[in-house]
Amino acid sequence: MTHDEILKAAGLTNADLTGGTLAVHSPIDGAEIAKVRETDAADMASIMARAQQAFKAWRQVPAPRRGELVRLLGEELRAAKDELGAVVTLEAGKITSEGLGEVQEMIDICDFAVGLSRQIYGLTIASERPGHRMMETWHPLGPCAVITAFNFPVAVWSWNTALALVCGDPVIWKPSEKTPLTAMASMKIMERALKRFGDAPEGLVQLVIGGPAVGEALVNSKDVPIVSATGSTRMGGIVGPKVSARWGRPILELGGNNAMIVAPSADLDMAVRAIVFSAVGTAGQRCTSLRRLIAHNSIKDDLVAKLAKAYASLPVGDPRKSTTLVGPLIDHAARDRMQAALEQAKSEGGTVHGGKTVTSGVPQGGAYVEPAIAEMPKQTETVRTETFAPILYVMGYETLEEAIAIQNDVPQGLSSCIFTLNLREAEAFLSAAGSDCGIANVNIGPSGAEIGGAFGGEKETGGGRESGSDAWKGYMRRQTNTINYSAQLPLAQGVKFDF
Ligand code: UN1
Repeated sequence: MTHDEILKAAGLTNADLTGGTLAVHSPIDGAEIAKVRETDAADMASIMARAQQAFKAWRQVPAPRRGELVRLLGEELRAAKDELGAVVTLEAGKITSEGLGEVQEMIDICDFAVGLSRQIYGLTIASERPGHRMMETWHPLGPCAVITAFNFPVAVWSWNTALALVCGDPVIWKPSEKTPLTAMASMKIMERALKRFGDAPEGLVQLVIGGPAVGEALVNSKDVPIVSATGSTRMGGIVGPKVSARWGRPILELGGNNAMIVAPSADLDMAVRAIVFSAVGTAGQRCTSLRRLIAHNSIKDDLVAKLAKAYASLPVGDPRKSTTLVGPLIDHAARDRMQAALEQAKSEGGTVHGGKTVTSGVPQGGAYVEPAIAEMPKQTETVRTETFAPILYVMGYETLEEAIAIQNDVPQGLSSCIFTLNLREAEAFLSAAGSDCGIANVNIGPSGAEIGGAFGGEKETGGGRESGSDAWKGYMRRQTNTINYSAQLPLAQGVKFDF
């Protein structure tokens, strides 16, 4: 299929793809695949007013009925899985299986949210006063801005949107300027679900496309009480304080610098498989990608040799080919940043294997690279910095305490894992004195989380939680209710106020 056929199969029309100011390039070959219309920043006020209007109606719709819309979205996503997955591959450069996996993640969160729509409940609490009852009620909070990154161009929107919709909140989506087409294709699917649903308020789910001015309008407006932003720590450092300063609620999912500790007892063959998928999958462009390997000194050389062998056989190339495992980086600037990081690692005493630009046997015009392994003398500044590329820094350790200290000694706190068959080590890693990350795994890699758990991390990762568990509470306001069914008016804490 040509690029254009892939886009048309996903429902995008010539009017969608031409006549705009935002040029979209495929990372596969650098070809310009569309010129998309951008949202005029001057229209943002009316877009947000429309969301507020939709909120007034949607918050009154019973949650299980709101869940019906998300159920229909899940159905439409199932029907369009191949077509949307192909656009993810075309626009973000993911290999076919990962493009499809991303759409599956959307379907999964829809299923989760449908169930949730009948399980939005609060506590009842014992009151200290006779004839009184206390409880918590969860109410919709208001329009939710969803700002997403290029690397999960559709799944992150769906985590937020499926939850926001059942929680009673309208959504305004601002995708990465690198991936507006996947967003537009997802909106076509959303529109089909809305049509089948029938009476959803106009403006319930809106898409805005553009640069900083569009994003700033969302970040600064009191009409948007929730801003869920996924991207760099730099971006989050600007967005978070601005949203907080106007008393909005930021949900931040920012950089990661995820590590694996490999202990002497580890099943090394299994560890190698986990390392290769999590360090090299998605060309190292997941926020959960494995970036740091902390291997016990007794097995480190053996492990690196096994990894070097596995890396040598990895097919790099066209992500549409079923045999490819490493697709392109998002653009040439990303490749330059990777090369600069490898140079810096060398200047810090690192030994680099691989990492070269690949130009033969790959589509011309894309940024293809060999994944790199960098053996480091210690955790240097480069290692502590997140570079969105397939670079795996390797360090040695002697004691588990030392390994955990290295794991935690970075600014980011998203995901982490340990490979060990030793119960004491595994539990120590998961304990209060263990990993300081939002995600900590045993005998699986740091990436590829299921939607059922809360997703997010600590420190410079931003502290937000999305997706499963009770992350839905971030999209609602909690109300504490005390009801007096007695004929007396006793005061709490035994206070007397007789007159
Ligand atoms: C991201 O890279 O922003 O855990 C999200 C994972 C995926 C989500 C990654 N489920 O790797």
